[in-house]
Amino acid sequence: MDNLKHAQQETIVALATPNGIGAIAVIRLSGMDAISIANSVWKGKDLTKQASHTIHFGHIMDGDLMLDEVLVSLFVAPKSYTRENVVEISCHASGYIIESIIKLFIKKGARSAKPGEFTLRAFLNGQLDLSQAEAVADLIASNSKASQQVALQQLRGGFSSQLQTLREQLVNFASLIELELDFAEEDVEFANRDQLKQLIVDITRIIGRLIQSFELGNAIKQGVNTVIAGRPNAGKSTLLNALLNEERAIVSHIPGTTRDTIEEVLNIQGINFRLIDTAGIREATDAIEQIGVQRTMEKISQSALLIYVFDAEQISPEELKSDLESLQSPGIAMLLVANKMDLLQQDKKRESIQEFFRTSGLPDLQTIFISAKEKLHIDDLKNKIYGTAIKDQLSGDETLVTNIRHLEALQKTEEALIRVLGGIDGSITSDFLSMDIKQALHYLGEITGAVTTDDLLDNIFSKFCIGK
Ligand SMILES: Nc1nc2c(ncn2[C@@H]2O[C@H](COP(=O)(O)OP(=O)(O)OP(=O)(O)O)[C@@H](O)[C@H]2O)c(=O)[nH]1
Ligand SMILES: [Mg+2]
Repeated sequence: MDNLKHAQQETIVALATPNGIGAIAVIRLSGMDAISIANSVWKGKDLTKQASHTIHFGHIMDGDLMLDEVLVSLFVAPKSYTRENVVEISCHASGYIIESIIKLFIKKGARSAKPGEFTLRAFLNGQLDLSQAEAVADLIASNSKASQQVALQQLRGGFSSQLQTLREQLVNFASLIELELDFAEEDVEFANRDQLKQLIVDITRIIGRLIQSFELGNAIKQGVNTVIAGRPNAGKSTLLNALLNEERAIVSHIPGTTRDTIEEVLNIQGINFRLIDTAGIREATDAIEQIGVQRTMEKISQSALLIYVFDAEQISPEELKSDLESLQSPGIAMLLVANKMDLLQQDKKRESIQEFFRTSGLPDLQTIFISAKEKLHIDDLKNKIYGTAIKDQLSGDETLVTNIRHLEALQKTEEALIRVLGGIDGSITSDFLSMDIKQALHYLGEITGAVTTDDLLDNIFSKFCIGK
């Protein structure tokens, strides 16, 4: 931490907008000397005498040479993102101008910011906790309404305040136990064991719910891997095209048309689904198809949702049964799609398929009848896809864990709490209980950054972009 404190004395500079030509680029300076450094190359009002949150027009001068006509925004400590003095220079976005201005600031005493260093300072100066700082990166990376909403909720502190409450309860608990330790000789119990137990049970339940929310949180953040699989000619590629409403994949009446996997993103109600059209599964007729089929199986094993498509007109109950038996696997939700319903002249076949599912002994799998070619029931299928992946878990303001680091810390917290519970039941002495509670507190603290190491911070912030 000393290293970080020392590094914080310096004023840092970086381009805050993307590289490349554009109307405007924003160069950001942060640190004690940010305003005086900017002022030393400035022709305009004396920046050191201006109020916070004001904008000034003027020129950046390299000696007598004018570099650009710019606007400068001033944020005087502590009312800024980093809680330090911050100056943002809006200049013309030419690579040459940007580089010249940054070089000039470095000549005047600033240094180049490392990735995420502005946000690191915001964290070290108490503007954000660690999970909020991580949400900044998530927000920048968000690419759907749902992922943006989850990141924003985390940035605004929803998750942090929930963890804070849990921590406070545990701290109270720990101090009662400590008190007992102080009076060990007298054999008193300040903390009512039943109440303690109830408290730990409640906290463990909340932590358990947070752990469970990761599956959905991760799906929202990364998108849901959704594989479309089935026998050759079932209409998988036609279905992909119908879902995307675009002729993306080649469709033909020849079985074995799709050989490689085709991936496209479909957004349903704010959630991104990564649709993967695959080679039809059968005994391959040549080496290339064989690779395609292998790839299909690989993609299925990595998916969260499997859309199994079959030709409702052609398939036999035996084929259906053997397909389902070989494709079902734990952890992968499955949707059954009976395609080519336009070819089912009478309801007989449809009834026989439904009858098959009633009597097959397979777990109750719902089938949706569609025609990919005629685009019948495609919207119903989209609702089903959304419903299967999201279930009824997305209630709005419930906290979702989206970060694997948080998940791991929560899992370790849960383990420690389970040891505490076991300890209370087994009448373990207060000092052991106290140790496990401290561990739980430690892991919870890692999420918000109440407990940190330089390595941890390095690891988190090095993944940020420069200028953030
Ligand atoms: N009548 C009818 N034909 C369909 C329907 N969906 C697909 N087809 C036809 O079925 C044939 C195969 O369609 P594809 O989408 O290429 O099938 P696939 O499952 O991708 O086949 P492979 O890539 O070979 O595994 C094409 O001739 C499609 O026009 C449908 O809903 N109704
Ligand atoms: Mg295909």
